[in-house]
Amino acid sequence: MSYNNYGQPPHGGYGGQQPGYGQQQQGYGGQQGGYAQQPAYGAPHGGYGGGGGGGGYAGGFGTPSRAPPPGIDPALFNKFQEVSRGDEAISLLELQEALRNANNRNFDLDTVKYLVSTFDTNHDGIIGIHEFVGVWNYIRDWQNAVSQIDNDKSGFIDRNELQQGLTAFGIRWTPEIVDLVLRKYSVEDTTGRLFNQGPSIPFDRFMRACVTLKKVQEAVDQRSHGAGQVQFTQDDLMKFVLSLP
Ligand SMILES: [Ca+2]
Ligand SMILES: [Ca+2]
Repeated sequence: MSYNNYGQPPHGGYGGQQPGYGQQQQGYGGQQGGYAQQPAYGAPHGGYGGGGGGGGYAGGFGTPSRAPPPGIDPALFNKFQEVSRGDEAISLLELQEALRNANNRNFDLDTVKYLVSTFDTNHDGIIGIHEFVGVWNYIRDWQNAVSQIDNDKSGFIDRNELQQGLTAFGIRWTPEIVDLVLRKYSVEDTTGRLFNQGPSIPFDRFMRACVTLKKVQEAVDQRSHGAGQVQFTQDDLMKFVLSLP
């Protein structure tokens, strides 16, 4: 799978998956949820308290209707059944509804499409339980990595954190590139909480930015053998651009 090549979050230097993170950060970013859960972004309800997400799943499911398949953590299977609304098949929009940033903002549809295209290994357009495990672990790994660079625990990545993150993730950058990334991936925060810290990027958009930049860098490196210049045919370039999340 392609994500094994360049979609994975960085591992080295971040202490890997420290299960303790978050537990000591209760109230992260001044809200329930955020990075404080394990994994925070997978929780469709409960823990995020408030915001639009809590009510949508009320009723209809509670305890799993059956035992989890062999090798599947029961709590994760329970979550899978919740997110799938009980039919054990997670659609694109069901996954989007379940995945939240620290301000309870849903992941972008483009981010969710990237996750589905990466982990829908049988290409049926829906996320089954084993594919869900892949999504879950992937987001958890990214959370762990991003938590290490989100210095002020705001749940958003600001300019300084972005520069630190790109460097830590092995992405070569210039100030102009940082400006462009901020312009493209930052969001307005309707709560006004961000106004004093400049443009900032929510978790899912930051993840997508890093994957995109990493893919471009690796494509150039692989094709140029380090020379930094590559030639694409139009068809190849179109396919490459369309493969970016
Ligand atoms: Ca599938
Ligand atoms: Ca921050």
